Amino acid sequence: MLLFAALCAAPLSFARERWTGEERLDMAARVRSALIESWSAYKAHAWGFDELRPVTRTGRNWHEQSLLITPVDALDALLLVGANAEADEARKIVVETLSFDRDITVKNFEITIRILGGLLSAYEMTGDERLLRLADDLGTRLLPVFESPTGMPYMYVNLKTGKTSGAKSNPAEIGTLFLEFGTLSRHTNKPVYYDKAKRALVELYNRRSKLGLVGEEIDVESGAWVSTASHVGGGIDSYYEYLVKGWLLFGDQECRTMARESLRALNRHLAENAPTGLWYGQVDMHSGRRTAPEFGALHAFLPAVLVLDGDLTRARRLQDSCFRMWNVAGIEPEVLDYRTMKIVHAGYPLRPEIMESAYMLYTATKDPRYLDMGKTFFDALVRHCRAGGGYTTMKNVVTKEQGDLMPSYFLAETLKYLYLLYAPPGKLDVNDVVFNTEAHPFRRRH
Ligand code: DMJ
Repeated sequence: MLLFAALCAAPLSFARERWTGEERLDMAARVRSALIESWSAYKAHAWGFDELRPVTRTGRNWHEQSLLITPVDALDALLLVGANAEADEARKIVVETLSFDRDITVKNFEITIRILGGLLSAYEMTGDERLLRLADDLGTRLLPVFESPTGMPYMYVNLKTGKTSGAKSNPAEIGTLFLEFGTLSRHTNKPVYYDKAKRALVELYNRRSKLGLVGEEIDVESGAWVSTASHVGGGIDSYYEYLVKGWLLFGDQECRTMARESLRALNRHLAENAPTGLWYGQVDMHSGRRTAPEFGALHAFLPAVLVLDGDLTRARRLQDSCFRMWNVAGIEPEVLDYRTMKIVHAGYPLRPEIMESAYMLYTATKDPRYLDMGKTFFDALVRHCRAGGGYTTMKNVVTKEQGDLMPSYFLAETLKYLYLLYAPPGKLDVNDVVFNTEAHPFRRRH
């Protein structure tokens, strides 16, 4: 498989000895401390809530009742870095108090990638059946989302009543369920999860344009596109990721074909060789007409996916562009005009995608430039985002004004990928797992 061709091809010519084993261990230890500090800040100021607001040192819930999003999302990261006492605390509050028997309406996508994904990867790491039982219960409560005329999921579901809402959805929310639901099928021997999520992915793919592209918004009842803007940013991004990863995790050949076709379309119609580097901009899905030269923090997942597809050349060039984007203000903006290199949206909500791509590129090439990049990212986080013992979002990367939220993905993804970039061998073999879009590793079956 191309993945292995890519991952095994660690060209010696790249291997400069600029990073000693000790320096890497030192970075891994720094990132590990940041994770433990962030967990401690959550514990001190937001225990039992979904997320921490580090500046005001308070907790915040997504719904009327907490779903313990931070403990569930952080659990496998704590296990991975060997923070055993902290992992025990997270596991204890989850298995002893988390209940999905709640009259609350949740966003299927977010709950799937963070909670279902977190429970399943922690179950795989610990063998704790209570985590699997929670995942199975949650999966059952989420299943009504697929009861639309097309089989593509509604956006929202009430966990108690099963009432669905939100017929206008997008490719990311429709197509980023397959790894979690498929893994749940594997562990429960209930094929319904795999089948429903796979059908949703295929139904979406079948509605691609003649150019092979998808748009930004689609009606899951009629199957008609509501917005034909096509790009690889928010609302679409992880749909492409799961086409590739569905093939890698389950050996699903249909996913492989869909991934190949889709990436070819991206390379043909979205990729732009600008004087500032290689970027993937925005076009109309039907005509291919360019509509906006914009790229941002979310788009930066793409180099990692290109690595998995074996396209190291584009992956490297795109990651260089992402690094240029990071360096415009010393920390990456949410959206950049890549032709003028002017910032369009200046926020930075502690996003992980650029770190994920640096990690995947390092595993594939062993090029120390990605270790250098990771250090630049981490040093900037420490310098600009520390607050209340944890880390906070930034409202503006130019003025460096801080926000007041530590999203759960900061522990689940941002720090996990940074840690793995420097971690000693043996911590986790990238060939043995496929990460869901929230960085929860699922074991592959060889
Ligand atoms: C995470 O929840 C996931 O990575 C998702 O796919 C995109 N948004 C955030 C991180 O930026």
